[in-house]
This record gives sequence, C-alpha cells and structure tokens, in this order.
Amino acid sequence: MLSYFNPHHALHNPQYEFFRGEKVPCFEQQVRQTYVEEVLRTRGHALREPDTDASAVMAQIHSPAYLAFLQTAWQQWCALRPDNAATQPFPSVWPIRSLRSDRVPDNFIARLGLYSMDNGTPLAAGTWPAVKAGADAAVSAAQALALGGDGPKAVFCCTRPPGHHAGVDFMGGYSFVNNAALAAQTLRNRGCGRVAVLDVDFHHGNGTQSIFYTRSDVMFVSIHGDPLTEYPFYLGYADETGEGEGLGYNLNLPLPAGCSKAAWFDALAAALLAIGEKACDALVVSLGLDTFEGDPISKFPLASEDYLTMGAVLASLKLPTVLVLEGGYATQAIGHNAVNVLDGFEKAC
Ligand code: SP5
Ligand code: ZN
Repeated sequence: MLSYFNPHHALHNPQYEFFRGEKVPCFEQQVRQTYVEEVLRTRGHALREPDTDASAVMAQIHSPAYLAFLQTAWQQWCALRPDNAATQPFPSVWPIRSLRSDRVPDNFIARLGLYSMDNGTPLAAGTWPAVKAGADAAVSAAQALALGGDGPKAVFCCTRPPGHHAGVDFMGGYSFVNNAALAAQTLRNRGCGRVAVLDVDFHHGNGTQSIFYTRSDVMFVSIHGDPLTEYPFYLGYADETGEGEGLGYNLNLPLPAGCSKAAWFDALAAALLAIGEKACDALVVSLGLDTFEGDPISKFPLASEDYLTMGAVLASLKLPTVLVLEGGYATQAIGHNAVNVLDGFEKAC
C-alpha cells in the first residue's frame, strides 16, 4: 500500500510523562514510527515523503489562536527562563466549569492549560516541526488517494505523534493536530460528498468527534473502551449522536475493557453497517493499534493475526480509504500489527 511517512517525527522527543503521579518514560515513543516503517519496507510497501503543505487544511480544522500557540509554545516556554530548555512544560490549571475560557492569559502555563485537555501530552523542543510534518503527510495521503479512475484505492499515513484526541483548539492524549480530520477535510475539499471517519483506536477519538459533531458531510464512528472506565472519560458514550445538521452522523460503540474478540468484531460489523447506510464516498480510518492484547495502557484482546482480518473487513466497504496511524504502545508489535491491517486490506481488494 502506498504510504506517506512523517520524515521529522523524531524531532518530537519528550523525555517523560506523568503516570500514577510519577515521572515515567513516554509511552508514545519514536520507535513506534520507526518499527512501522521497518515492517513496511521489509514487506515491500512503497514509502513517500509528504509532497504538500498542510497549512491551509490545518486552518480549516483548528483555530488560528491554537495553531499560533502551538507553533511557538516551546520558544515561549524557554523564554521564561533559560533552564526551562532542560525540562518539559505541563499544564496545572484548566478553565473548568464556572471559569472563563474566552480570555487568553499572559501566563504561559495558564495558556497551556487553556489549550490542553489533560496533563498527559508532553511537549518538547521539536514538537511543532514534527507535528507539522505529520499534518503534511496526512494531507498528502488524502491527496494521493484515487477517487474513481486509476490510482491507489488506499493510502497509509505513517506518522506520530497521534492526532485523534486533538480538537479545534486543544491538545491532549499525545495529540496536537488532528491528522485524521485533516485527511477527511482534504477529501471533502477534493469533492467527496460525505466522508466517514472510522476510529478503531482503543481510546475514543474525542477530538475528531468534536470537530465534526455538527456536520453531516463527515460522519464519525468509533469503537473504543467504555469512557466510564477508560481515557478520555468525558466523551465517547453511545448517546452522543450528533447535533443540528450532524444529528445521526455520530456513532459511538463503547465496549467494556476486557471484552472478547467476538464483541470487538461485532462492533466493527455494526460500524460498517452504519457507514454503509449513509452513502459515504470515502473512508478515513484512525488506525490505533492499542487494541492489541499486549498493549501496556489498554485493555482490548486483539492478537496480531486479527489485524489481517480487520484489514479485510475494512476493505469490504469498497471505499477509497486513507488509514492514519494513531495510538499503539506495544512497540515490538506495532509494526507487524499495523502492516497486517494494510496487507489484510490489500489482499481482500
Ligand atoms: C492516541 C492515544 O492512544 N492516546 C492515549 C492517551 C492516553 N493517555 C492516558 C493514559 C492513562 C493510562 N492509564 C493506564 C492504566 C494502566 N494500568
Ligand atoms: Zn489510543
């Protein structure tokens, strides 16, 4: 499968995050993308560097104030005091209910809280250039996809950091810019009447849902750990069905942590049925591999061979498809699991 990769992902290299109150090495590591690229190469898939500037599409999805903040956040942090360069900024205060989010504070950490949903999204010196190159890769992948006629029926975007937790004006869950939303918007810009985004990451794609919640031109469907017990906790319930124009174009299929494989594949069948009912012209898959049984922070039961099946089932929609890498923290397995989805998809075509 033709694959676009993020050539600058390694610039996003935070040293630690907080886990159970302690500093621990980041789960979202550089080797995640490296291993996926390695397996792509050994299994003969073509890898390309981005060939598009995503800026215009980013401006359609994210707010100007948030993008401006993200672009210079590290420089602002370092300007506060010289030794900040050796440490990472984390938010410590947020505009929760009753507090104002319409005023942008001068204080840097207060602004970081304004533009963050959690304190679990480490920011480092090279975060912006890495995130921007990932956005370029996502838009490039969506532009390379054939929409009828000759050309690739499916394209993979191999990138990190992930994107599906990032909303219009906030980062969170290791995500800064919503790559899947950029891919979907690019397909809309290219003339697709309706795009379906199917999110199979273990965690609910709250950012993607919120970006498209009032729109019927991009449908959002997600299979994920029940937010009652799983991150991101505050979104992802089955009763979130869309609003206004978007009513009926949002479908959440939460599953209990520890559910069976059969339950997961039943949910996938339900997701495909719903997408099939809405006359979609293209598909974007938010491909998280943290549904793997060996994932260190997730609780779904899929084994490596199940990803071949997943790919084949996704292909049965017979839609032009962009797959975008999201989570997946069992680093030794992420390459084989991701490429199994692509190989399963191609074999079924
Ligand atoms: C893109 C993506 O997969 N983001 C995930 C962000 C999850 N961040 C919160 C992690 C909390 C983990 N709690 C795990 C408890 C394990 N015993
Ligand atoms: Zn995830």
